[in-house]
Amino acid sequence: MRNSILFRTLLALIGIFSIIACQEKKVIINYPTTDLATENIIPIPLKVTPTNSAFGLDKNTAIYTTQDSDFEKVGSFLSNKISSKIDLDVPVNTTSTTTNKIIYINKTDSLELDNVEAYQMYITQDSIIINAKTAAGAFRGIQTLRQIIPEESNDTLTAHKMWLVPTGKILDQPNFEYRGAMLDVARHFFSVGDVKKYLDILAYYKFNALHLHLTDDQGWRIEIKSWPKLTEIGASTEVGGGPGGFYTQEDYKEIVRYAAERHIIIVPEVDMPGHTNAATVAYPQLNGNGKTPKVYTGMRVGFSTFDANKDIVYAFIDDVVREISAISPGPYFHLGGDESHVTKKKDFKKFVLKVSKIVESHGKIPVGWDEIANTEISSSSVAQFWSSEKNATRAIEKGMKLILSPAKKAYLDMQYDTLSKHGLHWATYIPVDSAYIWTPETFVKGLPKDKILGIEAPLWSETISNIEELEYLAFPRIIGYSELNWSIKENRNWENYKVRLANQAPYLERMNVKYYPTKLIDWKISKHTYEEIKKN
Ligand code: TNX
Repeated sequence: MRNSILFRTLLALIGIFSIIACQEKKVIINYPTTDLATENIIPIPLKVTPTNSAFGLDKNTAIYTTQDSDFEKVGSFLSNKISSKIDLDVPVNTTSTTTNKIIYINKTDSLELDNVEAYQMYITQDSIIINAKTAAGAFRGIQTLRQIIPEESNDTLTAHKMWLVPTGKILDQPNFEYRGAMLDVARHFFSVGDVKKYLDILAYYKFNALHLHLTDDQGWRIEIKSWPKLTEIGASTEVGGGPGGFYTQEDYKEIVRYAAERHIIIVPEVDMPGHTNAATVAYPQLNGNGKTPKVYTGMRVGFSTFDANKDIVYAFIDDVVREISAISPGPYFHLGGDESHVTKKKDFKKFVLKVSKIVESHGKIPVGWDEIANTEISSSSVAQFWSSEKNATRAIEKGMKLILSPAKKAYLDMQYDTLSKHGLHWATYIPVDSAYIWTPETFVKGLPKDKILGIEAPLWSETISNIEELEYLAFPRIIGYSELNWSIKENRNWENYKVRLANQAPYLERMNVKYYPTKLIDWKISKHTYEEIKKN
């Protein structure tokens, strides 16, 4: 089967190869021995078979893609990333005659891996072929390729520079379909530029969902045209009293577009009925007594609630969900539902059920924190397990799917240790090894694997107010979650991961990511960074 795919791909390529064959006599190069299986790829692929030679990426290399605009975009994305990593210009679908080596990004329906995001990569001395069913699969494949293109060229094999990519075969596909990160832009606001930077790195590690926690007691961060005071009034505060901020719908659309270019969906969250102080400061008629509450810039939770028994509340929510859903192409809408400590139980039940119906009426699948399992919400909704095993068990009994975000393992705002500069520790401390060493597949008793959508790592922002602080908490732990999400458990191993993680330092430094340099990892900083450190 695999051979027949390869054969057909090769047939499709004959045209390109025959042009190439006419151009230059083949020069025999003695490539050094390589080992594709020991490359520092994260997340580790399903299957890697090395063939111990090299593809010499150089000025005569070109990228070709199947004629499909989404595949062409993947080709251009790869070309841009190669250019920014090693300053080499690799044209896409060029008709130039100097090409003698190709990277071919090929759409195929007959892939043996039956997953929409699966890809195969065949690397030989002359070509790199990436086969995928979808542009998303091809996009995941080129992330792997980016990781195995070395930073340094080999300048001894030919008169020009060559970057040696180890040859062999990679078969790969995700372990979980939903591979998420969450950013709380409500406690502190993060700019569109900050979110884009985060998305860039998430894409490199094959994440496919970014959940934005858009509203909370301390601020409302998304423009709603039919209720303008939400941002006129509700966006002007944040934890600690800073200036806050919000996304216009145009800003939000730009985030959605940028994420989609990276095959990542945005999951918008409007947290309710609790966590709604900012909304009720803007529109006091939404709360129980109709009085305007004081703005809130502290860090407490569980003191605010919408009134579940007022029609205007549901009219308001219908407008909010409609406006946000119209600019959110992803399938999910997160309705919050956590820590509604001052909402009566029966009101909470009524509220979540009604709001879930509103979400469904706008064509979205409702997602909520694990508390929603205590309501009559439909089993096609998704529960996000963060704290209560009991709630998770209830969700399983109802037949709901789960997103796993256990605070003890997956909360990026938990401190690494007692010396951590930022973060909280109400759940526990999460050093880098502990974040990686657990098995999501068996973490919740009685949860069948096919009911796990995947892991999402939330980053709550009470204690962080800028991108550097965000990076300190997120990196490197989030890289470990990428592997728990993408790679099968048989392939995951801390000792092996630790070495691959150490080798992410040059990438993180190139991206100017201020990661937490934990002593648990023997970081391999790049030559360039080393020179910089020596200078200062
Ligand atoms: C709990 S997790 C919360 C958030 C806080 C977070 C801080 C969850 C659903 N609720 O409101 O920001 O802890 O770690």
